[in-house]
Amino acid sequence: MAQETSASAQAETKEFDAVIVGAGFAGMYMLHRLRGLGLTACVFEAGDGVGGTWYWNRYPGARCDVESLEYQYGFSDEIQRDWTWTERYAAQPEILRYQNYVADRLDLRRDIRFSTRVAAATYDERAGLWSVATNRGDRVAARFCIMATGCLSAARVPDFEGIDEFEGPWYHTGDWPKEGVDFSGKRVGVIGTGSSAVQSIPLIAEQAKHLTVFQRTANFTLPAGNRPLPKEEIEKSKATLMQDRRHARTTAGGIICFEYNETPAAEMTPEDRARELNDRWNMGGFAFLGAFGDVMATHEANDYAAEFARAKMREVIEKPEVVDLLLPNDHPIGVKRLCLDTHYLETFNAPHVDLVDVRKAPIERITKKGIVSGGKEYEVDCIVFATGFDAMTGALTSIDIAGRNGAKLSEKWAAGPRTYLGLGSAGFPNLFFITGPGSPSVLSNMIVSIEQHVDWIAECIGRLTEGNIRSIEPTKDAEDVWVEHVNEVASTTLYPQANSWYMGANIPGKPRIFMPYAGGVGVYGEKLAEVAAKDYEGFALGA
Ligand code: NA7
Repeated sequence: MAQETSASAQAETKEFDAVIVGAGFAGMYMLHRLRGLGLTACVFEAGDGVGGTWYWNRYPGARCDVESLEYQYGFSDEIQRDWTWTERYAAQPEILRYQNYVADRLDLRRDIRFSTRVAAATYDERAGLWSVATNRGDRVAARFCIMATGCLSAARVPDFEGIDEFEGPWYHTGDWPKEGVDFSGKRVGVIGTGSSAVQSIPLIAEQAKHLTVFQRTANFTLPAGNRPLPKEEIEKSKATLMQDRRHARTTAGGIICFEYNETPAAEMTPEDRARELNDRWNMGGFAFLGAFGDVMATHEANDYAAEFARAKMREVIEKPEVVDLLLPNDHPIGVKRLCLDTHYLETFNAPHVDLVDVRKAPIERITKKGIVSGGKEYEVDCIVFATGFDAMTGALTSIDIAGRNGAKLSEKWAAGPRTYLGLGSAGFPNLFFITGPGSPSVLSNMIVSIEQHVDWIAECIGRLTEGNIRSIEPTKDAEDVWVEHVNEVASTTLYPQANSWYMGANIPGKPRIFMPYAGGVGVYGEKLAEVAAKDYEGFALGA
């Protein structure tokens, strides 16, 4: 299947109706919708193929934590009917194949310029155009600039002293070599124990001679319950996918494979609570967090779920010296992204796998031969940084974006992202973010949220174009009210109580703001529809 660059026209053509940054799920669908409006669009993509997140995250065991039957586009019955998933949770290679299949079906590549990173986007107020410059010297102008840059795309390696001295190879899970890595016979150090580590550690341990895992925070993890998908389940899903996807948009998380129990924990008997938790644990996946109506809202309810999870986790850990270390005890369950695993905890039972607590003794430096923590040097042949991303804002602020009067987005957002609906920011006309901060995004099934945004943006651009309206831009007032609302909703949940990437807490110096909108996809969709129905209430339209 062709993944190589096939864009040719864009380099010569300098002006488009729209520029799209990124060719992951969001950029691909946005391009398709703009074409449908008869508009021209140029997509810039840093990778040499489509895929976005799924292009870069090729680490061993990389797998989506949303079920594959729900983690696919819902805009085309034909596309979904002709594609068949093989597992309950699709692995990265299968998702990337799916994205390439969609790119083929829709002939998307001819408008995508691959291996090209957008460096700057500057609004020319007089012309009413965005001028976009890339690292390869392209310069294009477009009325609309759409950031499909992804929420988890700016991979981050912490600034450990001595990293340049390390004599072996090192890798970041979010920027994994295309050709793969063979750890056979190697002493490997993995830093981090978030989802990427939880997925990759069991497979790295299978190959490595010795594995040392450096853990700062123990995470809640539960068995994913991955399995091959039976034919009947696939056929059933194909028959109802379109209506299921419409339904998904009315739910909190954009997922319909399980329902949330709305009863608060305190109103249930101990037996009912235990049964609910047990059933959901056995289902695998995020269903567990739907055990009571208030798991994410009150400590009492959350503690029931957290205690249950710790007890289950404890059952499979055999080495007494690591049990307490592996059991999370410093944050409520679910406020950091729950990890879904396949034999993660069991991996630490193996004699060649060690766990180092770098909460107690933070990593001091990297040396020629390894990693120093607590005054001890752990010798390794290679290092895997499973250290996460500058989430939600990193990919946007790394582009030099200048709006009206040359104002920089990165400066405007220095104290935290400010958007209206997560879709745009005051002072930046005709600039759209797909699943930007202030929208449900990472708290939801990303594809549902992507489609919700792309559909809204496409309709908006269509109406502006038809009505000869030159520009759209959030008003400062509407933005202020929305930012406050996002904070208010977050404060009714337990989310702000953990040092999570949702809060920007994994990046030294990043403001601690809960970035996604916790009100749910359904509620948020109603707000989007209302704003559009009221002629884009909260936006200023330029004649
Ligand atoms: P995460 O979830 O951000 O995990 C990163 C891990 O790296 C986490 O355990 C961090 O500990 C750890 N980390 C980060 N910096 C350091 C330093 N300086 N020292 C030690 N440990 C460190 O990223 P993932 O890639 O695993 O997952 C991202 C999302 O992708 C995931 O939530 C799913 O939605 C899919 P910390 O917890 O900050 O103490």
